[in-house]
Amino acid sequence: SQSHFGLIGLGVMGENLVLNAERNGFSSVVYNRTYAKTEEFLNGRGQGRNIQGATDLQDFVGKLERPRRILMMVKAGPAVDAVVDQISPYLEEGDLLIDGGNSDYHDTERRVKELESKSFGFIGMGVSGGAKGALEGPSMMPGGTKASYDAIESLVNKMAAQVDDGPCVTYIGPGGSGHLVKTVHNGIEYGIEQILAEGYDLMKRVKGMNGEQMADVLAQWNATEELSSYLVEITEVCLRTKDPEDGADLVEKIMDQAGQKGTGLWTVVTALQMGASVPTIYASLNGRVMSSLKPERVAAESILKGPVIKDFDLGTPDDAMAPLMDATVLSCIASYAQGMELLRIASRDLDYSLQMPSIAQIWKGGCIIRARLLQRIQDAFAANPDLTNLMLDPWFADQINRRLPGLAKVVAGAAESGIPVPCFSSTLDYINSYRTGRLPQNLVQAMRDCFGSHTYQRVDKEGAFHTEWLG
Ligand code: NBP
Repeated sequence: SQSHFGLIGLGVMGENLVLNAERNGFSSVVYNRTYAKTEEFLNGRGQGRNIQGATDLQDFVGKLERPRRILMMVKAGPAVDAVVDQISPYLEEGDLLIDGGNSDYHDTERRVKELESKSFGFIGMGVSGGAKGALEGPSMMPGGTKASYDAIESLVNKMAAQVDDGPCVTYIGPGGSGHLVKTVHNGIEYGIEQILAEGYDLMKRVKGMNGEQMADVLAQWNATEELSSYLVEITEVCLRTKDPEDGADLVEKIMDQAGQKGTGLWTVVTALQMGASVPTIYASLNGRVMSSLKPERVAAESILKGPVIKDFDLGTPDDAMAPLMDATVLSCIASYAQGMELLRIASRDLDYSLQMPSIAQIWKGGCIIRARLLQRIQDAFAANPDLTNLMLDPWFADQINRRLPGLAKVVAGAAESGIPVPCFSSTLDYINSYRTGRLPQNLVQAMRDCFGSHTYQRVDKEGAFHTEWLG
């Protein structure tokens, strides 16, 4: 018999997503380039379920009821184009192809344009939640035509994580908007991961705390409205985990080189191209780049002498490391503020009509950046759809006004101890720049006019002015 739903690509994500769809009542058919994986899946986790396998794409398409709903979960990039090319000849009027991988939104723009002119629909959908989210309910960010979305709505509504006010999926907008939103989600994720790593580094190197002691602080943070989140929760687990071989903290055995697959870079490149300021997110990306220079850093350690680490006020476990918590909260707020600001600017420049409250809503469950704070973000944009920056919302402004001294204290102490805190310090500069009515770029303008006659505007009269600075 014919299946309701088709999945291409039995990687970690595909396998879990098809089990999710089947559990929700969608009989499924799966195809994987390497057939051995399909067999392995059908004889393993797929056994006893309403899931059948297909040996090739023609067989796959033939096993699906029409209009066909097909989710591709293959490696982003050329693999997506290859699968689209191979399957296109078999698709018919009304069929729908969904790319659920982490595709570059420019590629999705192109694919939507190319494929919507054929008879079938194409959706670019970001999926977040890792393996567990994919199985139990991820957050999904689909973009493309509204008509195409309507055809998959009943499927994705059931598969997505559910929160108080609905499923964690909504129509994002046209073209590549779904993948852009997923990219920015990942950029925010990079930021929060680096922020938590900086807090760990300070607790360890300044206070000499061990994994268990740090995990206890993270547990306290996770009980607060400001920091309660999935990433804080798993950080606590990571810090508590011991190496089974000797019982020592496992994190201390892990090589300090962080990998990346592109979405953090795309967030920063997109932001710079569009004139959006995302310094905290950039600092987290650069933190990964610096981490990859392991041999160079080890060599430089004995050549470039910094100050010795001195004890400074990071708070105590009794006050949940208050100044460090201030720094962590404000840096997380800055990551969200910068991500939302980028989306607002991208929405305007690309005509995406993004709905900020809905984006915050679908990030409240299922995804990696899910956090209680997202309710406040949703409320802020619902109360004021024209909000230019999250930091101007009264609740967030109050957080910043209360916690800025703590952040400054942490950055100053880290600087005097020679400990890098790229996200904390970028956040401090971001907030201080944003709240400064007059910045020193008047002098930059003077220099530009001096060497290149670029002209400048004046604060006291209208017009473009030029001075013969060098006489
Ligand atoms: P991978 O990114 O490792 O992709 C594996 C799948 O791609 C396999 O089924 C593989 O088939 C297939 N594939 C490749 Br590689 N090249 C192909 C080609 N030219 N033609 C057809 N199939 C091809 O799997 P994943 O980690 O499950 O991720 C899938 C997508 O979801 C990616 O875009 C990823 O960035 C995104 N994503 C991943 C996560 C996560 O936590 N892992 C979370 C959110 C999003 P084979 O078996 O024949 O090699």
